[in-house]
Amino acid sequence: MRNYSSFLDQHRDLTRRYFLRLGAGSAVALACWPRSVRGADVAPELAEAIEKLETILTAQNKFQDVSRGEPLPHSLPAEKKTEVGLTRDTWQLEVLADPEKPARLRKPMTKADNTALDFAGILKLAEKHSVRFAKVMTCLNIGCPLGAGIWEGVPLREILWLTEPRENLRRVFYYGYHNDDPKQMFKSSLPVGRVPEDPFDLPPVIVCYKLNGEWLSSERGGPVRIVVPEAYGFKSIKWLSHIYLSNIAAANDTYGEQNNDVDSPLKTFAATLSVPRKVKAGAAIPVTGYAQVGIGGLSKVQVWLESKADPHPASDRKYTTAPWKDADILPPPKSWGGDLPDKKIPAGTLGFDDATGQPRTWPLRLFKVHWATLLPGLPAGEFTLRSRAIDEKGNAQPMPRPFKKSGWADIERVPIVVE
Ligand SMILES: Nc1nc2c(c(=O)[nH]1)N[C@H]1C(S)=C(S)[C@@H](COP(=O)(O)O)O[C@H]1N2
Ligand SMILES: [Mo]
Repeated sequence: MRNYSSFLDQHRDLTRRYFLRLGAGSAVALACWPRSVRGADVAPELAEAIEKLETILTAQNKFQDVSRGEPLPHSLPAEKKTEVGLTRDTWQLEVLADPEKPARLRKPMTKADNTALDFAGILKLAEKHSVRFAKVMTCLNIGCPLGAGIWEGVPLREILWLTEPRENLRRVFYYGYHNDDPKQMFKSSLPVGRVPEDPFDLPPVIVCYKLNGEWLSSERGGPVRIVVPEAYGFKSIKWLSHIYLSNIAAANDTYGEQNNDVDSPLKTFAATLSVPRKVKAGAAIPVTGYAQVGIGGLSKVQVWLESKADPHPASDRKYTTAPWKDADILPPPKSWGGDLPDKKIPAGTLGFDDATGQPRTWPLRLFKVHWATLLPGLPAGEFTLRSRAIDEKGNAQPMPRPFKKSGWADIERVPIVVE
């Protein structure tokens, strides 16, 4: 998997020559190539669509923003940011016992007794404990990811241990700067056990100060935000200012008050990026897309064209018996985008090999991939294109968790007219 150069890079040649020649690739490397490019030609129209794909990583300023606040904390003028601790020089984090259901701590970290954590303190912890990992940031209530990045910080547990917790600690909750207005507070929480230990080989929950190798921007929640690897965006609180160690027995997230399932890890799903809406009869149809790789991993992406003249039985609501066809999951790109310094995945990023800068496995869980396929030409008529992901256990989207308010998993539909 490591010794082939990326498809996305080589297809530049291919658009010129209409052919992709596999050079000295070993048999092992070959097995990882998408089927349609394994020793065969890639149709120019598909090569062109692949060429135009977005990059996998998103530059910090290209993320979609989901921020609450009136005014938005990241829009405050510089002097105000300095005053309220929204700069690296003035940021402070308090870690306290919940006054209502206190955990017992030997050493709470407070501004009052000058023990709050500041940015220098976090960088001190980072010398020994910093971690980086790839993660797609997705809002539980929005159908497409806000962006994908390499998030860097120190594990929250390192800060937890500084407080020397003793007993009655069952939940950790936290919030960020909210214009000192209780009505604007956006709070999230975790069962305490998630903090010291990382189940199922997940990356740790981090107190994050860098994204894609640069300081976390104010809009992305800088100077410091929480990032919970396996969770939807609402757990990753921006402009972090307070962490409470509590003896409450259940979640108290602000998002929970809005009918959301606050315990739902990232789902796997596929969606299209480019589909021609009008095509000529008989002409092949190039389609590209992405898949979010949720907690269940990703084994396949499939597509299906339904003819309006011959609709699928309405009783099969999840289209389980439709004639789905496999699309090709593209290998890791050589160029990741995201405005990375030196265009390189930062050294030590979990799941990546420092020597090659390539991921050790692909697809990478909690991240995203691109896919492509060339659909055969169709007779004139109206069609609906659908794509779906199959996870590593063989569950086809929208299964295994089709419920609303726990993250997007609906099967997308795209109309196509063939003339
Ligand atoms: N303090 C604070 N943190 C927050 C939010 C917020 O409104 N205030 N929005 C949350 C939600 S719902 C999402 S989806 C993510 C979005 O992260 P992004 O704006 O960096 O894309 O931030 C989360 N963190
Ligand atoms: Mo969100």
